[in-house]
Amino acid sequence: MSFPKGFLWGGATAANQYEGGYLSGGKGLAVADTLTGGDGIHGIPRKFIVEMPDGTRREIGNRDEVPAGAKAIVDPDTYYPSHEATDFYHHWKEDIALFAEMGCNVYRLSINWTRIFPNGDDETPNEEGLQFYEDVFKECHKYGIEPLVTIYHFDMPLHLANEYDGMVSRHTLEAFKRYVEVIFKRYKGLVHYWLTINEININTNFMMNGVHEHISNKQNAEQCRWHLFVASAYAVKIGHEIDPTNKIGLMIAHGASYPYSCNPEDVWAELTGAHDQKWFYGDVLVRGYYPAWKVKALERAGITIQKEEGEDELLKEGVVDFYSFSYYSSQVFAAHPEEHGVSEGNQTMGVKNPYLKASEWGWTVDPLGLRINLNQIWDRYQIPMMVVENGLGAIDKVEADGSIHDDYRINYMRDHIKVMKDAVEIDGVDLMGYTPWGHIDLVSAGTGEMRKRYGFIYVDRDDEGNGNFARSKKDSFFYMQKVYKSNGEDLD
Ligand code: BGP
Repeated sequence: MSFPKGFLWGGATAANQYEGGYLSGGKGLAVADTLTGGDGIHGIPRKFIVEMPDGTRREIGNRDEVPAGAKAIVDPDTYYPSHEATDFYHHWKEDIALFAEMGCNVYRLSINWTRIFPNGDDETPNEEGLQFYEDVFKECHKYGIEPLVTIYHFDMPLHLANEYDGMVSRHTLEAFKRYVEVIFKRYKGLVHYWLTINEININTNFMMNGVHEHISNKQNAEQCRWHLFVASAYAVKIGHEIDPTNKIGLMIAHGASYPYSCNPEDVWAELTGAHDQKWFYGDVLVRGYYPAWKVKALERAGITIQKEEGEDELLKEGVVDFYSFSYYSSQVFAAHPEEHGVSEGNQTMGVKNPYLKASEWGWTVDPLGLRINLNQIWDRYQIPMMVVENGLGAIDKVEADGSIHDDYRINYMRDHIKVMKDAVEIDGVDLMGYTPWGHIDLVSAGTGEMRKRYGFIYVDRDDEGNGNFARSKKDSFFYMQKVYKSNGEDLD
């Protein structure tokens, strides 16, 4: 037997892509609510409609920089896929029953900050929002499902983004601290597994997280990173104080990375690229301090981070209990990337890997990379790990009888679960759980599309907002059920 008894098998979602009910139950607006749909295959970006200080309106791409002073708005004539998303808000009982039927014993979901504090920094929390998640967690426990809660998953309150530039400002950090304290107290005994900040390593890259000038203004970006680290460490510390049985992990977008060739210059490009994009974040959150190369880089750039007394110590006190990460694909670094083709990935890009095939959205499919990752992370940190996102975004065809034959997804899942099994059985890594991404269809974060589906459960909803939200089981549902119910032994 390879996967240990009690291994956590489940699925993962995020409020802003799944819940809908974007103004229901006293919820306020988050930046994600102002992000339109897009089209990842034809390269049409998601965008924000913003109001400039002089009152004029502009459209700004998700990956672009939003000028300081611009305020994102909801335009009544524009379609926003996340406003209803796939409507967990009105289907949570039905959905949790389906997760249980699939064999899940864990369910990763995020709390939407703006359901609890509609503006992010309100005096008192919104009871209706608190009650909503309490009901959801209780429903999970009815089926023996442990909730795994992401505290912050891309839903910066719009008020804090527009008025305070998100996590660039200390005001937002203080508001976040109040938010975490409230949820840890309220859900004590109901939630035992937590993740602090989703994909903390890409959080400063997008306006979705509230930072306006994040590309041109390096001081802003570094200050924001510092505040995110302090926010995460605070959550771990207070979470342990409120309930010492809480297990709290980080969340990093951690694809595998390779040098383009054995040319030492390519190897160096990979080392520095991986340092910058992944290991920096892991090192701070697991070890509790900035690595030497980063301290030197900040000095050279003339960037001085504004710290409050005690924050260096807080970083050490708030190191995580486990290392959890999203894994979709791998990335190739080259000393001269312009000489090779560009490849897409989960918010990251690299040069094309001639050995690997890619999804319809250009993300390379690389199961062995996951085993490489698990080994590298285990070698480096020696703390338990969890794969909290993994999956294949693909277009599904519904047959006349309503069935969906998603063999491509089953193959992807099988190949990735097999390497996790090898990593546990042969390499001896400490892996505690697996929550594939979007085990029920939801809105894509990168493109805003519905047709980029990850689910084992289909939801009747399309890119134009048509559909009645009916749930149905794809072939992959039955495959995953077999895997989960055999504790990962039956993979054929
Ligand atoms: C990660 C996010 C998720 C999710 C996933 C798939 O970056 O944590 O929110 O969306 O990627 O990406 P996409 O939705 O762009 O296909």
